[in-house]
Amino acid sequence: MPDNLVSQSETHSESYSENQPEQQGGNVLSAEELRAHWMPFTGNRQFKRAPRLFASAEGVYYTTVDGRKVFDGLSGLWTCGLGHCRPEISEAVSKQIVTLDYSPGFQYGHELSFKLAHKVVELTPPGLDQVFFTDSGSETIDTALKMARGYWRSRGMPGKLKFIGRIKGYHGVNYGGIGVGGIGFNRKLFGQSVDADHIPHTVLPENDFSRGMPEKGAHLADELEELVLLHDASNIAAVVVEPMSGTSGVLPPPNGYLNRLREICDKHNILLIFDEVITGLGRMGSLTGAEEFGVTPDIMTLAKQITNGAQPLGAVVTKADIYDTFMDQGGPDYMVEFPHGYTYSAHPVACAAGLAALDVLEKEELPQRVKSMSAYFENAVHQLKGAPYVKDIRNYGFAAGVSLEHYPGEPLRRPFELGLKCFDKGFYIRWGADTVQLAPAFVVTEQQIDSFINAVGESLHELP
Ligand code: PXG
Ligand code: PLP
Repeated sequence: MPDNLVSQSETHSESYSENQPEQQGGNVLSAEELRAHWMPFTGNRQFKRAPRLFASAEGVYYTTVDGRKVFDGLSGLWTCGLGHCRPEISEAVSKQIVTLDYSPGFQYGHELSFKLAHKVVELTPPGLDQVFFTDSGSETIDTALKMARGYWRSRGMPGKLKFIGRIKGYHGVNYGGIGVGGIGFNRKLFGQSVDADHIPHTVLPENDFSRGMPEKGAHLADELEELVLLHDASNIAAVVVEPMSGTSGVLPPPNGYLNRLREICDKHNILLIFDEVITGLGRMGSLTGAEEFGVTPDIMTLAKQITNGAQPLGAVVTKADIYDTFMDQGGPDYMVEFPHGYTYSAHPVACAAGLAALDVLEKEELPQRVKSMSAYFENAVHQLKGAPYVKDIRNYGFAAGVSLEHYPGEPLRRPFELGLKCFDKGFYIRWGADTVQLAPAFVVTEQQIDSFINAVGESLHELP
């Protein structure tokens, strides 16, 4: 571990204590400014007592407002696999914003979106041929759900409305996404969403500490047959899953599981949607989870890594049959075939960032780099087995989830405390539910992986 990180850690070891006043950047913002921003997926009260503020970033490190260097252990929010502030992307964005800052996306266009769509088609598996742009993963999923329902209605099957998601699935936070998503906490406050049922998650105790794809669990895909029996295929539009669940703690698919879902969907004429917002564009060691796991969906969603996080952009990639069905049913030329789109769909600056980011990804062969280093990352992460409170570890490519034994009566507490301990030591990790997630940038070195995992290990030993 670099010396500067060790020494800095000692000065901040208690910063998460609820009794302490503002520190770490708390003095750069007034109380009124802190109160004004209602932060997303954040414990606002705790954060505002002890703000964690980044001021700049380069490569695999952030720098905080008080000048501390912090290793980025989640590539932003799974967004920045190429490392931060890549000049290729920054220059493309700077050039675009002074050339064509905005262009109406409805009925008019600009060249970059077509070039980017074509590039995305090249990078995704054969058969996925059209790209619809959005601004986020959540919008992307909701767009995919609307495409699925519209597709069946256009084909004379308007009853096919229901979606089948999976328990523990995360598909963003818009109304469609929380309906197909399988995380109750994200849904229970907000009332009715889309009509959805859920197949079981794939976490089995016999797979604890498995590396890569777990051996057991393909049979869980057969639960889809049960739901088809219950609801009837004539009522089901699509099955929506992440090829590897990211947010709920990195759950790689059991061997054979995704193939089985594909077979059942084909048998019953149900669309298969892969939400690749996290697995898309390198993190699995291939360009997509579909490529890595050898199963092609009918619709794929991408976001995050498509611009390396530098601009908000999402993409729905579909089979030609879906696009053609909308075109065939579109009516006269003055009609729009798909009444859907966002003010910022295919924003020129986001497209410029996307083209630059995908160029770097390809030229530097970063998915291949992830693949060749994933065994190193896997071995490093599994060294945490036996550390205090570690209940299970799962990994694939450059993604790992470490589940912790619950603090008595407070299952969410330990991951939060671990995250703050790591931050004090100069390492940013993400916590959620009873798990912490580790997902370094594709450009990370072996030494950086070692210091990262050492810091997580030390922090576990320091937990109360
Ligand atoms: N689908 C999947 C599979 C995702 O992982 C979304 C949709 C929504 O994307 P937007 O851009 O609307 O946030 C996501 C996002 C975490 C974490 O800690 C994961 C996400 C976002 C923020 C944090 O795992 N996933
Ligand atoms: N609300 C209002 C009043 C609007 O006019 C629009 C877009 O024109 C929206 C919401 C949707 O915004 P966006 O296209 O950025 O999703």
